[in-house]
Amino acid sequence: MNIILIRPNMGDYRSADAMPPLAMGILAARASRHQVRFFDDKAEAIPPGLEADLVALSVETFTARRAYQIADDFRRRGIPVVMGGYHPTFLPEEALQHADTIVTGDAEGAWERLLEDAAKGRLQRIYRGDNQARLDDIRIDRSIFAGKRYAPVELAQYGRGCRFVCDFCSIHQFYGPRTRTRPAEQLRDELAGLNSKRLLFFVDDNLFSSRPELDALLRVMTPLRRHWSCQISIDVARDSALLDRLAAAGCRYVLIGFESLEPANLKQMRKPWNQVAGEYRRVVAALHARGIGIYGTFVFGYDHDTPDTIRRSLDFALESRLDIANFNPLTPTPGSALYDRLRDEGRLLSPQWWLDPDYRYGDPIFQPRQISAGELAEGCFEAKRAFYAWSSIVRRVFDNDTPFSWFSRSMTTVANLISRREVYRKQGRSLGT
Ligand code: B12
Ligand code: SF4
Repeated sequence: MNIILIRPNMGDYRSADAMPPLAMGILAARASRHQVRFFDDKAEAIPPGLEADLVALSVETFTARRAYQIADDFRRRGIPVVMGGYHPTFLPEEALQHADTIVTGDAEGAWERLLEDAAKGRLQRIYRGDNQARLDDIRIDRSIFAGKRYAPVELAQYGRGCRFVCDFCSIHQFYGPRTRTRPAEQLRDELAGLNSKRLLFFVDDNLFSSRPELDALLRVMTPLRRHWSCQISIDVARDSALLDRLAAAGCRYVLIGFESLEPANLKQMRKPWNQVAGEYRRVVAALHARGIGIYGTFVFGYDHDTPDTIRRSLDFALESRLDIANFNPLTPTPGSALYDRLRDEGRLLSPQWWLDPDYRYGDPIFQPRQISAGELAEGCFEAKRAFYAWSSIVRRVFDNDTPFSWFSRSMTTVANLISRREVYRKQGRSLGT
């Protein structure tokens, strides 16, 4: 078959922060008997009038409207469309209005069954991936990424799932209670084929899935002498010896979800454990002292938030010289406990906001309690603008006595420039075409 893989963007425009989507590389590797072409809407325009036997789209909530428009165009021309990823997994019936078939959960196994059926002209409506299967056969065909405009990073995955259940997050719902990791030696063999001069980013939701699994990874990474980054839960900072080992293994950046400075908000979002490593300032200092940069993320809109909590979080981010940061309005996506709670409380302003032609990126989606919806949207955008002001970038990146290497400082500079650009480009954009 002649198969086209597409990663849709939020709208018909190109992004400055596009990175190669591993899901597409996985699909390509498992369809090697077919002729596969890949188009990344985030990095390139999709040529009009493409012909194929099958089109497969990876769909997230923010990209659903655009994905449906792309799918409708192919289907009008009689070309069958498959959708997979988070959004179709959580809302299969909605996705099936724009797709001939969907895959829920993991691609591995389900995608091969689908391809066999498609080749025989017997596509079923739904294929269910096995989200409990062992991760010992992850294969990624990265040749499909060649020549596309991506940020200069290499992506890899050690595991799937997270041991926590934060109420705004889709991960637990998607993967279930178990976390899974690959054999670390298999990952090492994969890394050998990647550009070692580039920063490596582990896309895992929480690299600290368990102590033995993190230990196994660090044992493999240390001799490789690579620079890498990851998302990790803050409880890793409880153990200073573990932080030493992270740094020694080449970890140069961590994304940490600080989320809120208000204990009552952390409790409400089911993340009270975020305080187990002590004060946030102490955690930042401990990481910086080891040459590890921090991407801190904050979310606003929980019941104890006021305009003042946004300002205080910005002050904390600036004073502690976070290397990168994000200040997002709380976004209830389907599949999260938060979405169900706000819907049941009648607080969603537009229950299917991802399909709403009036929705704009950055808009509030629900009615907060102690801050108006407008103040929430404006406060988050203002915090992003202040954090990525030129003077703030210069102060945070260069005016500090942290033991960062030349490599780290240049990576941080590039990341700040890209983030600054994306803050202005994304804000206020409608979803879809
Ligand atoms: C890395 C990452 C990013 C990177 C982008 C990386 C890249 N390649 O471009 C950055 C930082 C830029 C980013 C941005 C955002 N992200 Co993001 N991101 C991730 C993260 C952590 C990993 C993605 C990844 O590579 N996974 C590994 C691959 C192998 O897994 P996968 O994509 O899920 O694919 C598997 C299955 O889903 C399935 N599958 C997927 N697609 C398809 C298609 C078909 C046809 C088939 C058969 C199967 C299939 O098969 C794959 C293998 O089993 C995920 C969480 C996660 N665990 O996936 C969040 C996640 C996808 N992001 C999320 C969000 C919300 C965002 C933002 C909107 C945040 C914001 N407020 O701005 C933005 C914008 C996204 C956009 N589309 O424009 C949410 C999406 C939730 C939802 N309901 O849609 C997630 C799930 C995080 C979360 N905790 O909730 N993100
Ligand atoms: S720690 Fe991160 S990945 Fe895990 S449930 Fe919370 S937000 Fe989601």
